[in-house]
Amino acid sequence: MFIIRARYIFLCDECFTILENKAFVFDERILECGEFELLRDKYPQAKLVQTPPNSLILPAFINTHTHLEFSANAYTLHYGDFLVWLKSVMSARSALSEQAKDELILRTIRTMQQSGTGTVGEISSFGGDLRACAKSSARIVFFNELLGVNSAQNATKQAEFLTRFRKSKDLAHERFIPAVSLHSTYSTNRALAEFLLNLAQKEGLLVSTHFLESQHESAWLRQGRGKFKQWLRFADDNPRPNYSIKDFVKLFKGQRTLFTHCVYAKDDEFTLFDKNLHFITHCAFSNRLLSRKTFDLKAALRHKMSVNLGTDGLSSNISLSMLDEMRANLLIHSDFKDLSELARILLLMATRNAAKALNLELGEIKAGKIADFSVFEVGNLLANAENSAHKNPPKKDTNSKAHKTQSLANQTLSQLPLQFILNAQFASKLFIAGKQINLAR
Ligand code: MCF
Ligand code: FE
Repeated sequence: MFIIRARYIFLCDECFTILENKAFVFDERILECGEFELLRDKYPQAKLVQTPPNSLILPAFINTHTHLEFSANAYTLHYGDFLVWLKSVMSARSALSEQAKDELILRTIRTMQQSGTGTVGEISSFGGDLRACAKSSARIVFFNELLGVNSAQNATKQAEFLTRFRKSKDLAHERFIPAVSLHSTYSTNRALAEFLLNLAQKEGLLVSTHFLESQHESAWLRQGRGKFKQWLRFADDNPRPNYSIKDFVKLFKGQRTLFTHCVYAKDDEFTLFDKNLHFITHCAFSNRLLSRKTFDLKAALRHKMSVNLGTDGLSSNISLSMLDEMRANLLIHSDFKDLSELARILLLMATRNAAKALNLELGEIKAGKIADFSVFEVGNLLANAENSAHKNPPKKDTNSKAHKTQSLANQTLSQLPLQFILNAQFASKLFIAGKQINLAR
């Protein structure tokens, strides 16, 4: 059992409470939060974890969408248009996955941990990432991917998929959770999709899918036209979309699913999702490289969708750090006029919302939650806030001196989430289920 204290704690609860000079006790789970002295007296057996002077503790980040098998990519793939990218993937994917040996994947996961990530949602295309993911110290939801448009090949595809899926089940443990991914609308046929979703339902598996990512996919699903028609001629002389947008979402009825991208979802299409079971994974950097459009975060939130953050793979990003991804989000979502508010929203997307999507009891600093958290060292704030529990700053206005001092303190603290996203690079400590991870570079 351990006790840890920090100058600041981001609880990542719904109203983004920031605690000052508080502590918590934990083993595998967080046992209690509060005053350091009181907790030390109540839990005399708890060992003190040393923290840097200006420390900030927050839940470990959850990167809900990566493709670690593509980790060797840097100069290989082509960007600017989805189909141009896809063509380059088709010609380079075997070579890239060949280069992504266990060592590279483990090193890449270590880099993610160094930037404060505790959990990864890994989309596994070939199973080349299986061993490394299962033995890594990270918490990994391992989405075994299935794709195939030509129904004549369904039996082969299913058999090959089941072999990979069973191997992942054989290696399952508390931190390694097998799941499934239906690649997309344009790369699967309905029978294959039904096969996968039946399996997911029967075995209670999490599901992930790429959805409405490019203008080509949007035109294809809506009008049966555009560049996908040409692309899909490799499988069929006269290809037609396998689903309407509505029918595709319907396939996931009753199924906990992460819909990745949704860049081309129209405002009223957010109503198709089940708000309790369907979640959107937003990959801002990847969208800039492949999708030609920014995801409408405001519209999704207006429709009460729960949105989480993913980096996508190094196949469409230059970094798997959630901090870099949040910085990209700060730049891209210029329609959020209140930057501090956007910063808080992004931090919740990277923690609490992601945990909810993946059905994991973490993502918050709260008694009862699994103790996945990171410690960062932050700089000095302009003024030391005097209040010890800060919720979103009050909007009230009075002229009293006391109120002005208090309001500067509140304002300073309310800048901290934004300052943190702007400046933070490396965690000084990372705990997963209460165990400290070796972050040595
Ligand atoms: O999320 C990005 C873009 N959208 C779709 N797929 C992928 C992404 N990054 C990697 N991929 C993989 C995908 O899992 O590329 C292949 C699949 O295995 C493309 S389809 C042959
Ligand atoms: Fe992806």
